[in-house]
Amino acid sequence: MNKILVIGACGQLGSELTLALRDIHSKNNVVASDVREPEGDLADGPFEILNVMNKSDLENIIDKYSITQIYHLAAILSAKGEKDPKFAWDLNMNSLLNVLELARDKKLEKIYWPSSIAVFGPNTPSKNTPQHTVMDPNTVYGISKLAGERWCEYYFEKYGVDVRSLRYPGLIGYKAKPGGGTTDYAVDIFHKALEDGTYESFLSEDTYLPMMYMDDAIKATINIMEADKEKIKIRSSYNIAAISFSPKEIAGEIMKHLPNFSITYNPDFRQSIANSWPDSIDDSEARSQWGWQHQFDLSKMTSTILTGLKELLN
Ligand code: AKB
Repeated sequence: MNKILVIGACGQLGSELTLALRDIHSKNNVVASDVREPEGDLADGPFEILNVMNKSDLENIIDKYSITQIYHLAAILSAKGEKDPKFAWDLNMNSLLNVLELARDKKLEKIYWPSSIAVFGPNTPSKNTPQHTVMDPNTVYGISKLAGERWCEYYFEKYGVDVRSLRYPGLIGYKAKPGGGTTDYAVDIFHKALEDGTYESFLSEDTYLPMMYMDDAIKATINIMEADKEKIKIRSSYNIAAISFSPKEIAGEIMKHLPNFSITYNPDFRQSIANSWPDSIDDSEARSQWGWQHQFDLSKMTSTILTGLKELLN
């Protein structure tokens, strides 16, 4: 029987992924953990306060619940990481090494760890970025994700740890807010559109970035974890894609539902991070090797978020 630990369960992805995993594996088989207390539905199930930098606390939780799989989602994202690079490096790297070491020692069945489009950099081809290409990240977050990918492959090759990973694009959901990313504008814009009718974008109007609706991200994560081991040919991290758009395009899509919505542009330090990332991603290996398919385009995502968020805010 699978006994799953989600680390970083209160975050933007974790809060939705934990509930999806509880639907599949039953509530008591999915232990949520985070440095902060859970809220809402997340509190309805096993939960542990955990700072994943503390390896012995992590080990105690693995033993207490006889954990077989870990989803390690805790990380400092791109924009926040630039405010305190040393801390971002320590947290992102040491937490992953703690998880990989314990997975090896305790022979855990499977590990999931997310990478990001942040592993690419200014010299990476920006259109339809290939799986294998130049990688010269210039944020501490991107550097830690690239190093993390190398560690994941290393632990698979040397110790047989079955670790699986996706290079997420910007993830867009409305149920929980992201914290400290460069793609966060594409979440904030929906909240501001409904609350204030206007939004000031911190990226310029024509900045294209790869993005994905949260339901697709959860589907991709569950699909790669459920895929037969032989199908997972890439042990660093898979390129994964759904949609690409600019602030101007998403604003135009919102205006189809809210004709009075307006947007202004005031790029800040996050613009140079966005400029160093791809516009779009070639994810053909994920599609051909384990059957990845996205379901949400820009228009379906926008109408789903506006409907859901209106209900939440009322
Ligand atoms: C960020 O913007 O830092 C993240 C990411 C693309 O990994 N959303």
